[in-house]
Amino acid sequence: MGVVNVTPDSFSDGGQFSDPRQAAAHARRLVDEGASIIDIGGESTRPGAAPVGLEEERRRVLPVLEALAGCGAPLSVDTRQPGLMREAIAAGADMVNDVTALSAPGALEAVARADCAVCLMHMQGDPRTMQHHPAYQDVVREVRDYLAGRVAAAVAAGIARDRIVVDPGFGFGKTVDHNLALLRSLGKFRQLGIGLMAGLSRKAMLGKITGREVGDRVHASVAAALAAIENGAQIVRVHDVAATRDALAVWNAVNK
Ligand code: HH2
Repeated sequence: MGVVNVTPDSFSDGGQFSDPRQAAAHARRLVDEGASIIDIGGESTRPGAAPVGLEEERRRVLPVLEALAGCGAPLSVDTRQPGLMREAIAAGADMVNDVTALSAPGALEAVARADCAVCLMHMQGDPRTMQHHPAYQDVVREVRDYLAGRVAAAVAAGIARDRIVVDPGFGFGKTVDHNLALLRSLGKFRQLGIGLMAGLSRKAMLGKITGREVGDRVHASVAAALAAIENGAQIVRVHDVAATRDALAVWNAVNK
């Protein structure tokens, strides 16, 4: 999954693609580089980020989604707002990627009445404060139990299991140690019997491990993506598609 942030303030690529034409061109480049899904986001959820209003998020995301119709890859919309979910689905989105796991009122219904895929992600707290004091007794068990509960809620709302993927939400209310524990134990999430996605690309934990600034974390991100695949992820959400594709080609050749 290649990331396209139509935002002025994303931690990883903020401001580079805030014009819809630039964002669509970037998405096409990622498809050429081998992305199998494009994830379009109009709200930064980096630590400390303030929420974006529905109107502003619509204004950012919908023109890009419309410009990318028929681009050759399924389109995902990264949003926690049910209003945008509904409009994006009507405009042809193939997937809703929600960092709040469809917990907003009306979100389950918005996805249930369509036939698109959905990613349910775990986050402790909310972006504004989530990195202040992340705390767990047993991070793997708690995140897995939360996701199992959200899968059950989605199924009860009428979303078939084969439409759902889950994501432990690396960096969303987690310390480096929490993230590493989750990465090592991704196999336990496969017990849910649901597709598994992981997003580690360019994240702060990679900066803490390598000492690199965000623009210089390509190698670290590729290593993290491979670790996620090795441990059971089926979808990796990345900014650096070409580099990740090459690494996966080698990994697949070795492991086939
Ligand atoms: N990470 C980010 C945003 N959305 N969705 C899923 N499912 N998993 C993730 O790990 C994930 C996500 C944060 O990365 P990015 O979009 O690059 O930054 P920002 O939130 O600042 O736009």
